[in-house]
Amino acid sequence: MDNGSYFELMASMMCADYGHLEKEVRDLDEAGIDSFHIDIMDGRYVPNFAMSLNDLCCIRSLTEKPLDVHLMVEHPINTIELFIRALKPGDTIYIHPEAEYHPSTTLQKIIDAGITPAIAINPGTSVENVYEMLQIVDKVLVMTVNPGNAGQMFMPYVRSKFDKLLKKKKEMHFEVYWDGACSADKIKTFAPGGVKGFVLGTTLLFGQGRPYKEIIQKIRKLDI
Ligand code: S6P
Ligand code: MG
Repeated sequence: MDNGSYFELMASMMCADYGHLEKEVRDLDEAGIDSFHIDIMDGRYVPNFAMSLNDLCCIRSLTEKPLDVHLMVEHPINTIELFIRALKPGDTIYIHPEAEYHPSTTLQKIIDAGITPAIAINPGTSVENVYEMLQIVDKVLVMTVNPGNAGQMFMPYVRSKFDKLLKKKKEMHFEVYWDGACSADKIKTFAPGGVKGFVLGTTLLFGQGRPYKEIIQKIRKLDI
């Protein structure tokens, strides 16, 4: 595979074993994961709590690989500085545009801090709703499940959103990522189709009873 067709694999750390978090991070790192996906929830924007800033800092201290921070919180502008301070260039922050009065202001803060600016789009949010922001973000995370939980079913109606975004990504300079119920057949179809990266959770990576290395090697070869 040349670099243009390399796809990234991100580990959804809310699915990890918190009794052995350090081992989980080291095993995933050694297994060749590209980045660590950190789901931050506030119990308001989504009806759940997942990881905390402390978890993020702990993982940051255990790996040199990029962190991929997915903020499912209301008004991220209020706490964005905390996350920016904990991160470094090469890391990414996704916000949900609907959760903010002025998402472009929040994105600008992320850009000014040298962190990769990104948005996450819920299944019920259309590309048209976030169109202007596509010009200032580097990444678009397409939610293929409703935000808030791991282990949900893929929502087939999001497919047309991938088609729209993939057509625009070159002209508007962003990459498209997948979050939710990511299975082998989805990677086989959507990686060659131009989706740049996939968040792996309970569907394909965690709790499979097989070493992470074996799973990741098979995914890389699309031998899954
Ligand atoms: C959901 C969250 C996701 C999940 C991930 C879990 O709100 O943003 O990152 O943790 O999608 O994967 P799976 O395979 O269990 O659906
Ligand atoms: Mg996520």
